[in-house]
Amino acid sequence: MMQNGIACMMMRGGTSKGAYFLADDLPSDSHERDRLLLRIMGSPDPRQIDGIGGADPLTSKVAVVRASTRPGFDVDYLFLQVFVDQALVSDSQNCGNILAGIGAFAVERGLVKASDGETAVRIYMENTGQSAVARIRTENGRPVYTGDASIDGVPWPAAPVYLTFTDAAGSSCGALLPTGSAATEIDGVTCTLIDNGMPVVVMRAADFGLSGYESREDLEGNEKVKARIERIRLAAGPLMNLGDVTKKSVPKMTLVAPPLSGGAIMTRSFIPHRVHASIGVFGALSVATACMFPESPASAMAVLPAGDDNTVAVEHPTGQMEILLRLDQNAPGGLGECSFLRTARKLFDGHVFEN
Ligand code: NQM
Repeated sequence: MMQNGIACMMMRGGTSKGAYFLADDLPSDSHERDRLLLRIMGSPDPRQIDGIGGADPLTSKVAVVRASTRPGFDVDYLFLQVFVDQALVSDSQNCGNILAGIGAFAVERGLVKASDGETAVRIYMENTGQSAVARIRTENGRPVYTGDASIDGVPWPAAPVYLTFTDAAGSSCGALLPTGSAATEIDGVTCTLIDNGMPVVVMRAADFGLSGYESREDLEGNEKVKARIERIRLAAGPLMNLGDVTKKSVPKMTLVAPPLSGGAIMTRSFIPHRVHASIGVFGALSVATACMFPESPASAMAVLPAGDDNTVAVEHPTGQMEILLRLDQNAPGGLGECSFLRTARKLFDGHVFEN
């Protein structure tokens, strides 16, 4: 199997890019699988020169997909973050951007039969034990990638992919607010420790002497701020029921500031060491949810629309991520179903080699 290469499809999913595999094409032993994936992506090496990774956490991602045997699901999706400069592969987080490519990949590989016009793919997300529905464009039994949907952070339009979640709260932390409060003091900073699909620590940029409008490069060059954020992250991990997070890519650390372009809130996200070029899907959902709690440092600066069906735009370094939130008094945090518009594209399909 290895000598002839391993079947691999490279896809852009939302504002990330990754290698998509069928579970059956990878070793079933997770240590063996992770060793192989490090080799395939070229890690550890800041340039990933001897692999197909893109030398950035947003382009060093892997999806492992199989037909689901669970009632009500078409496929199971496991997300793996391959660290760029460390020999680490982590399944401790989900990824809503790579998720955007799962529907098309499932149809491409014959796991799901396409309908005429649009196909709904029911996805079980193995990392968090939660569900998503992806609605993708299909024609003549195949995914359609071209279209006129645009998302910030991707220069070209493509066919729309609609992602819907109903059970994101407490995905990894067991509760939406794992400390039972939206305001937890760590290292003199008031933080919201929240998990609505992604464990995130939300903090005021001003508490770090920042405006919150700095560039990705400026923040990554600020060693003092980075060290303080990492200290807070390591303290937040156990408080969020994540244990020792030294070698994990969660929680994400998001600095917030008042919105600049008509959105709800401005963000800069450490994921957790590099700064996101935009923001993750679940990351944005968790930050938007933090804005709803009056005790959260995000709340006072957030500009939230009124009404029950709300489009909340989370601003980020390359634009905005829009979330359609349905408020529901009975749901945790008062949030019901959430939907996102993403796009995805098949980039290549072939075989990747270990040696
Ligand atoms: O939060 C990057 C991304 C992500 C994760 C990260 C994501 C999400 O943009 O759902 O999509 O936060 O590591 O791909």
